[in-house]
Amino acid sequence: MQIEFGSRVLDFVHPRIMGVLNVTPDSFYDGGACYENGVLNLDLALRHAERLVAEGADFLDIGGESTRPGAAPVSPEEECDRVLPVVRAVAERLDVVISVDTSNPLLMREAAIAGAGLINDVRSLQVPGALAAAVASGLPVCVMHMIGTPANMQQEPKYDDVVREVKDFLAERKQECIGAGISAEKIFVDPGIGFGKTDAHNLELLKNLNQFCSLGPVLLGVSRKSMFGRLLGRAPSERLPASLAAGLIGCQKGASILRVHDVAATRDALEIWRLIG
Ligand code: 9MG
Repeated sequence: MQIEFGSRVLDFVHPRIMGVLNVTPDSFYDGGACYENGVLNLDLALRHAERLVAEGADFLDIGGESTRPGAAPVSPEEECDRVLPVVRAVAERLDVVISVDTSNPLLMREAAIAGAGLINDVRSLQVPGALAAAVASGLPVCVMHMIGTPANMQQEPKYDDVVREVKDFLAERKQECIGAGISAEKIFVDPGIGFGKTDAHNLELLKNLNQFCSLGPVLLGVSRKSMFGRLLGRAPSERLPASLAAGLIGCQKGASILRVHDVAATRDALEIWRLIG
């Protein structure tokens, strides 16, 4: 399977690595890493991007709004101001597919012009205007499952059958995308680990991740998520081993892209998995 991401083409013979580049002051793990005295520093962002690419990232997922539980929303203009300069700078300098982590139609359109190759929307293109903007961009998309919004998603999430309900949601969103003009092979699906789910829901989804592959290539994000904090009593800085274990199991069950903070460690883990498997 080969997919065009703007000017770049990738195959998915092996799982690909998506490095996280948050240009936010408040993300749960790396929030503020690209800020100096409260102001976004483009050089810091570029240096971080260069490191992730040198370590083996195939994608950089650039986000300007934190999606951690309870995060405050930012205005569409502020989000564009944070993300677009970084997209432009990375597109000019680095050989990597730029993914924009956004639900904002304005940013989707502008980022595509600036050199982005993928739209990663945790709200699954449901914000008014987002689906049309994604279609107009001509880029592949990732639709993710979430109940509610980042502000309220962890308030007692309930499912009768979490795997079936998340699959049904993603199948419906995929059909909506196809109906709007996005070709089926350009649509990634993501069960949205930690987005409106208890730990039991997350584990059930990970155990059954193989079932999602029939819907399309799967993007999986487990990196340093709070479920490991609750299950193991670990702070975000101590969650790398758990993240690698869950990510590898996700790949074993068919994930095509792993969204991670720790590119070098993930690359090594995937390499050994490939040599054995
Ligand atoms: C932006 N973002 C944070 N976590 C994520 C996840 O698990 N999947 C996707 N697609 N995006 C995410």
